[in-house]
Amino acid sequence: MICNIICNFAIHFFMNTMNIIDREDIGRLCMLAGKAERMVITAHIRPDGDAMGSCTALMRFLRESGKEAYIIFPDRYPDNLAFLADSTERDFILSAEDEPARAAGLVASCGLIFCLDFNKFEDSRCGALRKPLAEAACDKVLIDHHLFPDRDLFSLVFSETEISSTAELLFWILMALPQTGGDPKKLSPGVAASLMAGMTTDTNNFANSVFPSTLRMASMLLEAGVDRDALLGHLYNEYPERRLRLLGKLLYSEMKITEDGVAYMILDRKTMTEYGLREGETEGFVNEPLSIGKVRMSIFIKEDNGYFRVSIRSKKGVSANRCAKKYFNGGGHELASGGRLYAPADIKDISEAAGYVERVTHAFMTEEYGPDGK
Ligand SMILES: [Mn+2]
Repeated sequence: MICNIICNFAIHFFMNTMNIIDREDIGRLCMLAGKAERMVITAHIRPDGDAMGSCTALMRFLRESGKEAYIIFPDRYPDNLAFLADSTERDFILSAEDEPARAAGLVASCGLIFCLDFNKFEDSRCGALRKPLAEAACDKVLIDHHLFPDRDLFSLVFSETEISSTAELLFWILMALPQTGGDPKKLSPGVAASLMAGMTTDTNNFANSVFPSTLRMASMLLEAGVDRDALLGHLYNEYPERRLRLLGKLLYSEMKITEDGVAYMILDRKTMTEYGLREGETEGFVNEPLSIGKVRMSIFIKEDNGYFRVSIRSKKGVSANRCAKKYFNGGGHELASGGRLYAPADIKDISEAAGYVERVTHAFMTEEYGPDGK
């Protein structure tokens, strides 16, 4: 009997953990988490499904282990992700922009900070949390899948770029912990659902950044009982009508495609107000033009307070990351990146955005892929 239990444990553990997770790092993580009572989990500004999914998964896991864990986002999470926290949990999730004093107090008084889905303390990633984070004296643990982490900022770094999402990396970390022993059924339904949500949104529902480990994770979470139909319903089928109407309008009358195969759409403030657009509701718009054969890269520009938010997606062979870095003050993943345009440094106002995009993407495609675009 005991032998059986040990065997089962060993099978779970060795089949269901990943060699990307270093044993010593897990030991250090357990040590750091063991000596801290109050912990803060944070992620990047404008939290997306991966940020919200991985943060709520970790908060649930820590609270179930008896820890006092809070999530502090630099700003508010979008309404369409609110289903990832119940009414009690929402009391433990705050926005530094809305509650600066409470956020700074928690950051200063906690014993450990988890930084998820971002890897540098910059205004463009941390917003109102940049200063409190940079000044916090406690240990900080990074769990992230973006390129070029600033390792010096953290006591412990889990950084992996050949992975779908932060939620997936967190999943494999949790599987390597003694509490689970590699058995996904040891995760509570809430933790499992949050992890699945993060991975699903960052892969655009298994359309990109899918690795063998990603499908293994999905399979293990399904076996553990995650209700994927309910999750997909929440993530993709609860939008208001105006979102699809706006997407239709953008695709029909605003999208331009350049001779280099770059599609771009620009969304101004006036149109956003007209359609009553809320944060998070344009999520995924940038992917749509990639369904056109000749399109190799898609750029979506949205007017924001004093700057323009830029999302870039590309097909294999074209680097969204290098384009974002070179011309849009940003970066990210090879095929999925983001950045910003500033006025007046880059463009005078939104009327110049189209001209700017055409000019720099033509330069980019020519420099990187030659005059014939190959
Ligand atoms: Mn992510």
